[in-house]
Amino acid sequence: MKQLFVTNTKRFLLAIALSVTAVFGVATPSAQVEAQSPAGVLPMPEITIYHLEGRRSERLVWLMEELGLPYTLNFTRGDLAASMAAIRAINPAMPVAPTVTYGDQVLVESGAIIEMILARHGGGRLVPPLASPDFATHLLWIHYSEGSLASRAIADYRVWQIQPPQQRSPLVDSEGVVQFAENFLADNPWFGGAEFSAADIMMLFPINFAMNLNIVNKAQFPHINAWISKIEARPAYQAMLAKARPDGMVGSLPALPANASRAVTP
Ligand SMILES: N[C@@H](CCC(=O)N[C@@H](CS)C(=O)NCC(=O)O)C(=O)O
Repeated sequence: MKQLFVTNTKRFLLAIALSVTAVFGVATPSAQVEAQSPAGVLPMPEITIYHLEGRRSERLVWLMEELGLPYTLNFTRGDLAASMAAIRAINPAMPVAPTVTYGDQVLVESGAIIEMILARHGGGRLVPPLASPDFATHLLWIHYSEGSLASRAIADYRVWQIQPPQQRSPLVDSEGVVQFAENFLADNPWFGGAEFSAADIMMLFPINFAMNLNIVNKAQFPHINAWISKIEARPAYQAMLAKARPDGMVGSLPALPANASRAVTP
């Protein structure tokens, strides 16, 4: 069954978070944001998120739910191949999730799309104050999530499926990149620093990937586990799950043997 969700927000005025009602249908021009508003809030074109259940496209759905902004969500429930076919149809050269249509532009890279939406339509929300130390670390985690964490965890996963690790790599490995995140959360409640930010949205996918597939030993990271519990309690995260993963995880990758990461723990 094809899922086309459109969230109709009330008018998005002066960057105040508004309630979201999900309905079935196709986005109409009236769903566009028309507010003439302060810095960081421009008129917003129609946004469609092309989605695969349980994958990085959830970041965009979650962001829009946190901000209370309208979007259309396109995926075929329980059928990753069909959802991917829809992505391939609009983005044949780079068929990845998320692919987002923003007006007449076709965009990829979840972090870049999130930064763009926040800069144009966020009104300062989900970003620490520009002059604060948290702004620098918020950007650090936004980019670390893909540039260091996802890339190293995915590389280790692929290699360790073929050859389980015998010793720690001299390069920073999956355990190293997750430990660095754990250390930060020992001193800060969020990857946004004092407050939840878009950095937290970016970090969850690769953290879950590394932990749930046994690339690292989940039990070694208590602060990250506590952070996940706080994330899961957020209404916008729950709203994302209800809309973007209504039947739970679809097509999980096989986990590594439970002791794959422990084998190399010093
Ligand atoms: N760095 C990209 C990664 C996008 C990506 O690789 N998405 C996965 C799903 S989580 C995908 O579409 N994989 C299909 C493929 O690589 O062919 C982002 O953050 O958007």
